[in-house]
Formats: sequence, C-alpha cells, structure tokens
Amino acid sequence: MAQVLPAERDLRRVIGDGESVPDGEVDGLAEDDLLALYRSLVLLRTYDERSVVYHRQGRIGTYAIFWNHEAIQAGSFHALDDDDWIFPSYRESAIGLLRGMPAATVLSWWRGHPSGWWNPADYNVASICVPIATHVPHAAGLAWGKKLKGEPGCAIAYFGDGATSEGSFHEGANFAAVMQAPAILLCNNNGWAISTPITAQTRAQTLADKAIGYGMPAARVDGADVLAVYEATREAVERARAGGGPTFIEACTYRCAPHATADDPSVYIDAERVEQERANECVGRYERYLQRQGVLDDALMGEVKAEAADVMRAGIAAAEAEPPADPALLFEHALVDPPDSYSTDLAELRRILGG
Ligand SMILES: Cc1ncc(C[n+]2csc(CCOP(=O)(O)OP(=O)(O)O)c2C)c(N)n1
Ligand SMILES: [Mg+2]
Repeated sequence: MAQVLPAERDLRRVIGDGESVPDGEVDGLAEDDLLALYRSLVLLRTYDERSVVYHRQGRIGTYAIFWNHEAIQAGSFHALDDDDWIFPSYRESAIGLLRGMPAATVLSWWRGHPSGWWNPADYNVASICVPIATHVPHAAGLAWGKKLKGEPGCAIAYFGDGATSEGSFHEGANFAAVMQAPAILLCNNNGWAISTPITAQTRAQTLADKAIGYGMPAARVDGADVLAVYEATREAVERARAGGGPTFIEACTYRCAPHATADDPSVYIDAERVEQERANECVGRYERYLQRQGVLDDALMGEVKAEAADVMRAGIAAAEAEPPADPALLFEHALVDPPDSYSTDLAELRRILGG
C-alpha cells in the first residue's frame, strides 16, 4: 500500500529579522553563491519594475507583475542545474533571463511580437504558460521522459494557488507521482487568483496538504525568504535526481501588486496587509541579511542594480528595434487549408495596420 506522507505544515525560514529572530544559514552556500542569488533577485526586481513603467509608456502590453515573488523564482532557480527544465507561468515570465535569455526576448513576448517566442530546447525553458495549470502535465511528462531515457535532471513547474483547483494540476500531480517522475511542483501561494481569495479556493488547511493525496512529499516555505526557497528546492531536486519522485513545494507570500496591469485590486485587497508585506519584501530582506553577514556593501549593491538597469535599457531598445511582425503570421500556422477569402482578408488587415 502506498505510504501516506504528511506534509510539512510549518513555514520554513532561514533569514531572521535582525532582532529577536536569528539568521540561519544554508549548508554549502559560499559567499559567491550568496551574491549570485542576490544578482538574480535584483535582475528580476529590475525587470519587473521597469516593465510596469514600459507598460505605462505604451511600450509593452498587459503585464503580470511579480513584485515580491522574486525570492520564489530566484531561490528555486539556483537549486537547479542547466539540464533541469523550467515550465514557467506568466508570473515567472522573466525566469529565462536567469538562464541567459536576452531581456529583449521576454519583453517582445509582452509586446506580442514573434521574436518573444524561443526554442525551448535552447534554454531548457518551456514557453510561458498563460492557461492556468496546463503546463503541469507537460512538466510531469517531460520529467517522466527523462526517467525513461535515463537522462539526468528534472523538471520544475511554477503555478499559483488558484492553479491547484484546476483539473490539469491534479492530473499532472497524480501522473508525476504514479510514474515517480523527477518533477518539482512549485506553487506560489500569493493568496489570490485575480480577485478570488485562497479561502474561497479550497477547504484544505494548506495547499501542501493536497500532495498527501498523491503520496507526494511536500514542504511549505516562506516565499519571501530566498534561502528557505533555495534549500527546499535543493532537497526536492536531490530527491528527484536520486529516483525519489516528485515533490510539491508551497511557497507562501501575499500578492502586493495588482494581478496584472489591467487589474484594480483596491476593490478587494487587504490594503493593510499589502503595506506590511511591502515593508518586509524579499529583496530588501535579503539585502539586510547579506549586510549582517558582511558580504554586501553599498558600493556592490549600487553596482549590481546599475548592471540590471543596463540590461533592461538594452533589452527594451533591442525589442523596439525589431521590425514589425508580418500580419500573415496570425493565420499561417492556424489554417492548413485557407478559405478563398483569406487573401482579401489579409490585404484588408494589412491596409488597416498601414503595412
Ligand atoms: C484555464 C484558465 N482559466 C482561467 C484563466 C483566467 N485567469 C488568468 S490568471 C487567473 C488566476 C490564477 O491565479 P493563481 O493560479 O493563483 O496564479 P497567480 O496569478 O496568483 O500567480 C485566471 C483565473 C486562465 N488564464 N486559464
Ligand atoms: Mg495566486
């Protein structure tokens, strides 16, 4: 009979508060590793903040803000090797940057330009998934494929709290567990699925509890603690690589920006809670930790932030330098047998677009 594994209920934390809660540390992380994590956090934060500005300037389309989710993304990313596959949702749109993807590529995606789509095998990063949870079975399948082929590595899928109510999530989780696929299911529990609160989403006490039904180990971590996320993901990666099957990680945070640039959360969000979260946001928290450890000073902080700002300046310039896409692309891969009206419709579209 399958063993029922209890989920970890307590939130894991490594970073203290500089006062009564002491700092911990993660075994095996040298100063260079700590700083690499910091650079990734800053790159993601800069990407996110600049993207909101670019949206307001009309330079990118609707954008899904991930402010204060950076620790979940950077912490888990650093526990992976290059041969591990990443399946992002729209909330992790820029995670490919950490694998060396140009910022222009992701910015082009948000501009709806074809140069924003890449060959997943170039980076081991799948396309950004917008339908909720449909990439969970993809990640489970890829992980199972790796197991069948005897290839090293695992697959990690990122999704939200709302995604755990979707059929695709349950199918993917069950499949991964039954096949003991080397997969990591990383749920960013930010408390909201657009305007639907977590309390209206589930009767489970924690999302990690859902893993019990699949016989899958689970961990809960403080999603604003980059080191706790790193450590929990590293354990999951080690388990996956050792043949121990999938792990579910619930990284808890609170969404302190609108769902996306088209959303007005003032009608439903808890403004006081948002303020508390913003005061304890993940990049500043890690900066203070590194300062207490004596590995980060103001000069280095300034250098890292300036580098990230340069990446974004160059990225938006390159994205905007792309020639406009040919409108024929809208139909080319949709119609095997174009109807007779196709050429006149396309000509009309070109005329409207001024092409
Ligand atoms: C299959 C599907 N149904 C509905 C939507 C519309 N939709 C977009 S975002 C969203 C909420 C998702 O919430 P959650 O999974 O918590 O992720 P978060 O946005 O909070 O990161 C919904 C319902 C969608 N994209 N796909
Ligand atoms: Mg959510």
